Parts: sequence; C-alpha cells; structure tokens
Amino acid sequence: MAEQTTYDSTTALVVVDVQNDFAHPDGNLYVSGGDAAIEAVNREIDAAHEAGSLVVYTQDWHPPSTPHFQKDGGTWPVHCVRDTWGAELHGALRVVDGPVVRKGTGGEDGYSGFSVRDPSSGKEDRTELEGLLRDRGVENVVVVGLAQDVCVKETVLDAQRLGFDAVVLTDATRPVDLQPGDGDRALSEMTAAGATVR
Ligand code: VGL
Ligand code: ZN
Repeated sequence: MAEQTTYDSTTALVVVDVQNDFAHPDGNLYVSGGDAAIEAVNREIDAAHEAGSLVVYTQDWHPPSTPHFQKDGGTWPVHCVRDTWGAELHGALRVVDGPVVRKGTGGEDGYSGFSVRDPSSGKEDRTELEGLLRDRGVENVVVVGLAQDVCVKETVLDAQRLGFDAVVLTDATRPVDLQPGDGDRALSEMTAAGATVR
C-alpha cells in the first residue's frame, strides 16, 4: 500500500495540465496512459479538498503560433491552443474550488507552473503560482498530472528551488517519453533535487 499523503493548511495540491490534448486519446499530444492517471489524480483532489488544502490547477495555454510548436521551429506538435477543446481540462477530472494558473499565454514555453521562458530571447518570467501559495502560508506541495517528464518535472524542480517541499505521486502522473527512459530520468532528477517521489 502506498503511504497516504497528509493534507493540511501548509500543503497544496498542484494538478498539472490534465487537459484534453495530454490526457485524452484524441488529444494532439496524448501522453500514453494520461487518461488512466486521472483516477489517482481525482483521489488526491478529494483528499486535499476534504482536508481544506488548497487545490491549484495549471493549464498549458498557448497562442495558435509560438516557437514552442514544431511548425514554428520548436519541439512540439500544436497543443493546448487557448480556448480550444484541447486546452480544456479533461471531462473526467474532478474540479473543486481553487485557482487556475495558465502558462505560456504570451507564446513562451511554460513548462513549470511557476515560470515561463521565451525560447527566442531566453527571458524568464514568473506566473502567479508562488504568490498564491505564499499568501496562504503553503510550505509543501504535492504535484500530480501531466507530463511526468516535462511539466510535472519542471514544476517540482522550481518548487524545490523556491524552498517548497515537493512530493510527486507517480501513479498520478505519466511520462511523454519522447526519448525512451525520459520518465525514469525525470524521477531521478526530482529525487536528486530533494523532492520525494512516491
Ligand atoms: C507539456 C510538452 C509541451 C506538459 C507542455 O504539460 O508536460 N509538455 N508543453
Ligand atoms: Zn506546451
């Protein structure tokens, strides 16, 4: 039996990018097993919500053209274009009251829930996530969602850099595995950064 996560007022659950393009088999950047992870994600949302912990949802939220996309010189197929079906939270995801943080809105890469980066200039910027957590006295974050080796990883690494204690729940995530083994390498990187992988 996996150890149960403790939720209290100093802990927040961060639900990363459980959007149709990642979590639905018809999505443009479907992460294998993404839909199967939603049950575990929902369990955490219920546990956090019942305990009165903050639940934050992130959404990848891109303009139709961005250097984040292959067609514009970047890495990824077109995905999570703002105000499209692919960018919507998956219909099976439990949605409770809590802030939604959108990232990549100005055409930047928005891998971490905490920060975005312009791939052409290298300029970095912050989202509102850190402030949301600090305002509520949050010290610990539990991170779930998609993808384990991209946005979950970067969110966990930023959380650790910013001084939060991060826990990532592997059964509530799935990797893209663009290169075989990316998921496992991401877990090692998160562990090396001081996060707890469970
Ligand atoms: C993501 C690739 C590109 C993610 C976002 O949410 O993990 N992956 N943009
Ligand atoms: Zn993206």
